[in-house]
Amino acid sequence: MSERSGPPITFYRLQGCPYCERVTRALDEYDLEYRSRFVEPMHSDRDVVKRVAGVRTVPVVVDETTGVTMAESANIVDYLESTYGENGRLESAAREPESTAEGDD
Ligand SMILES: N[C@@H](CCC(=O)N[C@@H](CS)C(=O)NCC(=O)O)C(=O)O
Repeated sequence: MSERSGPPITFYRLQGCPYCERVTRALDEYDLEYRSRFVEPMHSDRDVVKRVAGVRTVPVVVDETTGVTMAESANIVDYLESTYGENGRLESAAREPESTAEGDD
């Protein structure tokens, strides 16, 4: 049995990767919490992401809420919008909690 702790979205990424930045912006736009896993710079050493997604490119997102594992930045951005965007189909378990401060009228 595997127990998960932490955010349901895992984001495989690389420092300075423009495709990853697109995904970062979308995750931030929808206030999603995620765990970053930085992959090896050397393409041939990226066994983790290969095992998870079947590819050695990043970005890759794994969303345990929906069971989706996805590569390709444009697809990921579309997925995040259609799932967690304004008209998205899910109230996100990954979304950062709203402030519950009272008396702020
Ligand atoms: N079309 C892909 C391109 C992703 C891509 O080229 N990522 C680079 C890092 S910025 C990479 O992983 N390169 C290794 C490779 O192409 O095998 C996307 O939009 O996600």
